[in-house]
Amino acid sequence: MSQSKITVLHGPNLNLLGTRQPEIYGYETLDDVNNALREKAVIAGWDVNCLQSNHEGELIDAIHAARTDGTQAIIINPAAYTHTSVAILDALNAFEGKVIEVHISNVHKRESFRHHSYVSLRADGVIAGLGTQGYQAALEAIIKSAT
Ligand code: CA2
Repeated sequence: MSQSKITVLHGPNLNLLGTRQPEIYGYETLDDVNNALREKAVIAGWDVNCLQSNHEGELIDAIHAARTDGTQAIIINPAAYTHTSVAILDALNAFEGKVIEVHISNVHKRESFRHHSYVSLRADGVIAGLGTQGYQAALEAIIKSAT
């Protein structure tokens, strides 16, 4: 039997996590976030596949791959593409599993252009403002809903 799988996608500039603007995004690096997810997931028997990209098309290709590689759920922080990308929304609409959208900061407390999310039109759940803990909350929700 194939292992349960989650794809975690991080959008543009999130490779800088933990190196700049800690007052907004905290001190954890992207590797810290991904390793913590893998650690928690493995205990529950899930496999986690993480990708960060600064390129919209690469994120779309990863969503397409998730349609056929056994991924049951996608955790995605589309970063600035949240507010601009109909193409990422369209790709997610072609994915049949669960989609959880995560934002480290509370986008609703920030500039008005961050208040609208194309991805939220598809997401089954949206987490914002919990810092990097939001990724863990997303993972827990996916694991719990599958058991
Ligand atoms: O709060 C979030 O997670 C965001 O998705 C982060 C995006 C922003 O455009 C969204 O509105 C909200 C920005 C990601 C930039 O990440 C950085 C991390 C550290 C240093 C600089 C940028």
